[in-house]
Amino acid sequence: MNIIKKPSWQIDENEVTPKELFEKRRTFLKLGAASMIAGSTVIEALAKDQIPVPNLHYLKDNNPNNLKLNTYDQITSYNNFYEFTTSKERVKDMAHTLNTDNWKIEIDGLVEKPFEIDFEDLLKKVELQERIYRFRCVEGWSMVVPWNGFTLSDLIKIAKPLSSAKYVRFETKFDDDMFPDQARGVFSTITYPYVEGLRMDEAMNDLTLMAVGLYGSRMPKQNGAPLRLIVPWKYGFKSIKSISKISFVDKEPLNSWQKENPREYGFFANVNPNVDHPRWSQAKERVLGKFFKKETLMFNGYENEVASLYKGMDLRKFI
Ligand SMILES: Nc1nc2c(c(=O)[nH]1)N[C@H]1C(S)=C(S)[C@@H](COP(=O)(O)O)O[C@H]1N2
Ligand SMILES: [Mo]
Repeated sequence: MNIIKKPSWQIDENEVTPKELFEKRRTFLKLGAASMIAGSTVIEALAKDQIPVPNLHYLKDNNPNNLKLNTYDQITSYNNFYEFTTSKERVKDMAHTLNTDNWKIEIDGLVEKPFEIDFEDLLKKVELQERIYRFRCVEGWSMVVPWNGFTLSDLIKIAKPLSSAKYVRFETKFDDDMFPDQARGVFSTITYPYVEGLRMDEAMNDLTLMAVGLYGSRMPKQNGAPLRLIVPWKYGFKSIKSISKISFVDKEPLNSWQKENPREYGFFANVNPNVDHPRWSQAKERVLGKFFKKETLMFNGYENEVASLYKGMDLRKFI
């Protein structure tokens, strides 16, 4: 007998539509008929919380920890994306200037051969999965998101890094026609392009995702279309959005928030309830939509999967 041990989040490939979404569709259809009588208020109310029709095929996550998903509306209405604005509520209304047509990703540095790939061509080379992850911002809020994407390790196999590559460095696209805060030059909120990085073993970890969608459809612009990183055991700022360049390097990249404020933000940014931010406690978090705070988990609940990566490291020092 040949038993392949699958990781806990994988189950059969078929059911593309999550249950909650299915139920929502049903309500929509029911109310849809009613709306012809009721008029535009019903249509408006539905449109407001509408999940787009799923357009991605992926291996479903069986959600072994029974995480309760945040709604599509919550995930797409409260965003950190400084290239637009520091107002989390306003990002969704401004993000239309992001144009993802003909999106290219440059892969360079310590690789066999640097190349540029069209995002849509890259999608054809990988297999998508659903990953239902906790997502914890360093500011103390969190959510649970059903991401869709492929593992960064799959992309690394395509990129063919040399053995001298020790880190992966990511850049968000720089285009000041698309991103208003980039156009403000020296008056912008932070230095652009936004940069992030991972050590190679972190990058190769199976939890590390290149996300291209959520709730079964393409990534909304405000969440970092068309392609963003998701590192669920690290604070949200590591999960860089709208990536246009990936470089393999031999030195630890200087990530944007460390560059901006090295006393408060480091390279690792592992979620850790025992190490406070200099200006606030990290012991608890507020899940979007919830009134009471909940305890923050070590490595955001992914200790079994990642604690070994940091063996022997002082996590108070390597923030
Ligand atoms: N390019 C870019 N990536 C970014 C940010 C940003 O401002 N610019 N904000 C980060 C922060 S602080 C968080 S918490 C998450 C927010 O992701 P979300 O809007 O999908 O919730 O994106 C991260 N990635
Ligand atoms: Mo964040």
